[in-house]
Amino acid sequence: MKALSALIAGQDVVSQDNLFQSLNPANNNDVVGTYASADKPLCRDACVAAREAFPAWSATPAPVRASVLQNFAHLIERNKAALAQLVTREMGKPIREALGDVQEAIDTCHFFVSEGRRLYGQTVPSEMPLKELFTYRRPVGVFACITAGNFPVAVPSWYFVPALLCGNTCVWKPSEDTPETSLAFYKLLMAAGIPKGVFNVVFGSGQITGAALVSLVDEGLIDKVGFTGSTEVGRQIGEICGRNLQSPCLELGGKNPLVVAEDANLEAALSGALWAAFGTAGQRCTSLGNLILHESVKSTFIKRLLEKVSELKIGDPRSQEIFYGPMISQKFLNTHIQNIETLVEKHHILLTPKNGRISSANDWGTFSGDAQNGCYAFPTIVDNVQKNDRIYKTETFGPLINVMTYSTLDEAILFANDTGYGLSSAIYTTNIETAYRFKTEIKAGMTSINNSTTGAEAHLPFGGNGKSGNGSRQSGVWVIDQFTRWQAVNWDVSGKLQLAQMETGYISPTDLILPTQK
Ligand code: UN1
Repeated sequence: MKALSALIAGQDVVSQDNLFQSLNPANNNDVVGTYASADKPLCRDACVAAREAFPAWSATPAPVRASVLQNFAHLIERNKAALAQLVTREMGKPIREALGDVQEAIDTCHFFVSEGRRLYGQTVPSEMPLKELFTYRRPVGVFACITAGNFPVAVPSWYFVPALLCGNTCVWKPSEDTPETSLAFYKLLMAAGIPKGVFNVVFGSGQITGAALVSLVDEGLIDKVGFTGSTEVGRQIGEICGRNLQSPCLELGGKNPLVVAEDANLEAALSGALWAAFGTAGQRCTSLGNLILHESVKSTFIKRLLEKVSELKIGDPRSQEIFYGPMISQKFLNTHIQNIETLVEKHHILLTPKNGRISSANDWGTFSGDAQNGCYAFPTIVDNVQKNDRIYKTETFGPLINVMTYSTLDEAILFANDTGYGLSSAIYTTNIETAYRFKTEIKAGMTSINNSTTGAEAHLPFGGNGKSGNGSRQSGVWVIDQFTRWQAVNWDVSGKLQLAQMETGYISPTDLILPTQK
């Protein structure tokens, strides 16, 4: 059997080696698609195609490039329902969230379409007469990008919409958990009018295809790498890019804190914490990790949180009623179960009665779906977590949160900051000084005041510090610095050589203005 392995210069490339299936995680027997992991020669072909397409695409006026992205927005809008259904079927997020995932791509297009009419440079005064200085944003070149399966439409759009707008050509290695959604994304982009070779896809696993693609940085075939995924892989990519003097765009893990202060609006905090913890089955980079409760509200908060958790509707993600569906795939479910087994220690208190995998023999009261075959997990809350515990510092990427208790704001901020990660963060408080101190002293790249840790809007900078990334930011005007390089131009029209710093007409001050006394 042969399956699709790559899309290079507008052509389908099939292979019979390294086949893999994308399964619907709600039941594990609906095969969404069969693909073949692209090998290194195929990744090389994709990069060469992107290099060949670069001169013409980068020379295309930015407003014309933007018109293609306008078409893309239109096509996604027209196909929004079908695309969201595919996202739900392939990676299991509830349909309401899948529609949001698709909407985030539309929002991203809308923002960057008008950026095609800006992409401003500057005119800068020169220190010499008859000389002008300018700055221009120039595209970087071939952009190779590896994305995760949890936001299979929004996050690729965060990379490719601005990358293409800025005149770069692309090679994409989408998650092996969402190849069919990625193929749909590609088809819409091609139908929008992207020329052949400007956007290429290599399907496959991280170990085979991802590793092969990134190794081509050493061959000089790639000018910029983007990666959303684990800190461990991000570090390897950073090393390869670093020895080639490149700075990748890395969006890595998180262990996001949510603080509930003594003066918080508890109802709002409960909804925010519940959503941050268990929305998308906890599989967002921005999902809640450490819930940090003031000692005076802890018992009330926990009691009400557990009530709300017991009412959560888990099950078939096609239903509008469902709070969360299956994990992205069996692999994610296995890791989640392993995390509970290895990270929960003796002094911890499991507040949730059932933990790990939901099955037909051991299910959840309101569950509706295929518990026997689907990748469903119980919500897990671990109390009495301390700062030195491994679970406090480990990203778990599933429906699992820690509870910590604090008495002073200093302590809460320390707990929020000390995990080594610094992606998202949140505080619930009605005290202005507490909110002010939190937003000033938190080390995370993103902070919510009286809002959940998740739900960043598509035109604010997205990214983290510490183990969450390398300081790069996506979205909004900020990401343009990832996809362009500044060129400084000076233009001398004097007709002669004028030496900067040496032949300037700087006017020296006359120092001795006031009479001195003898
Ligand atoms: C991610 O998990 O990689 O802020 C992206 C949020 C979404 C994007 C998450 N808008 O939760």
